[in-house]
Amino acid sequence: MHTALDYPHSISKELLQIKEKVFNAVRITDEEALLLFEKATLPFLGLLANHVKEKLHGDTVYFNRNFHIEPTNLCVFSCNFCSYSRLYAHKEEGWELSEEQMLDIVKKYDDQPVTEVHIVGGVHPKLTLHFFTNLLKKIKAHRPHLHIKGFTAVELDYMFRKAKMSTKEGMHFLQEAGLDSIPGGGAEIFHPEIREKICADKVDAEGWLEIHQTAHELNMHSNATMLFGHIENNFHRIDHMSRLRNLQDKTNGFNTFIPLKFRNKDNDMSHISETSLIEEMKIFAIARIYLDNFPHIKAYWPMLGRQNAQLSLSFGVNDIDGTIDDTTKIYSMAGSEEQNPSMTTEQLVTLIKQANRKPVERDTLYNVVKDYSVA
Ligand code: V47
Ligand code: SF4
Repeated sequence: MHTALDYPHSISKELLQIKEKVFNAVRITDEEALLLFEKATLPFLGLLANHVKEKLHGDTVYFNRNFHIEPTNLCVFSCNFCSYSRLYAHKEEGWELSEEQMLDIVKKYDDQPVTEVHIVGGVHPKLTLHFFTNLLKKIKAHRPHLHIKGFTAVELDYMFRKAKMSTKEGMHFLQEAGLDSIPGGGAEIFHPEIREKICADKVDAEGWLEIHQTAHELNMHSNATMLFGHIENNFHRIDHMSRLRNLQDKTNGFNTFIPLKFRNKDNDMSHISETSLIEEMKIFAIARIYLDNFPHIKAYWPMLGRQNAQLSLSFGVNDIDGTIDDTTKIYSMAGSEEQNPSMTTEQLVTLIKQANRKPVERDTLYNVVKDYSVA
């Protein structure tokens, strides 16, 4: 007897075997992931990804209330896809905030129920480990329960090398000062064939993974991203996710995987067309199916746009990040859908409810702050 979940025709035997595996919670191989990329249709991927997502989270879609601090857009690196940074050599074109200005941003949110500050920016030679430990201590002294998610592995690698500290010493130092977790940026595409063409001069895959592993060993959680839709192919995408899945098997310290679609405005890769919506949804779905040890898949709506973020909820996504009441420059400068990426909590809740899902506000570590599905 066939059920609605059977595909009696048009689906190959290999794809049906993958479906069986996914429905029996058996991990898929790299070769099977490749087959999904090359042969599976979007509805088939959606069916599998949604199954995995609903088994883990039911109808719940998480969001959080956060704000960003971007200390500087000056950067010693020159990643070809980056529309945001100004080379440190041309400092007059960029901005850099003082400690006082950053603390003023924190204070602006004093009467708002935000649970997280996300600190991320360019790699500035004068913003050292000691500068940031002082900042972290002051933020914590001012608002002890605000979770500080800060610094990509790229920023951390540079800070530690400059301070002549090992990764472990440096991470410990920042943790003592108040750093709670690390965001997923800087991962891009790990495979050296691609990495050396798009961001040759910053930390390599091994360095990125070592920093996250060290954070996990110190009981800090972190996220992981993948920048897709430029010069990488399906093999590089699977290689990227495979390195993350392997590390997660060891540490279980990753919370969330965040695929970021390459946007082509005002950067050295502007000649590359942006990938399609279908490809975007495929990535979310395959990530959900392949990364069986990652609890959450996030669609970062300021980059994706509200409607596509809403659509992604049918392709394995269970988190659409934060309310972000401030302008987040890194994305609007790269040509994101959202020129002024801010959404009120009410708008976010409506967006999730329109997709017939249950909106739940979370903190950074996915503790429930408020369930908005109950009146
Ligand atoms: O690593 C830069 C990306 C990332 C472009 O952990 C671009 O919760 C697309 O990682 N087109 C930094 N993407 C931001 C980041 C992040 C964002 C939100 C939440 C979290 C989290 C992490 O931004 C960089 C790079 O991959 N990026 N330029 C571009 N043109
Ligand atoms: Fe610098 Fe990050 Fe932009 Fe690369 S992506 S140039 S490291 S700000």
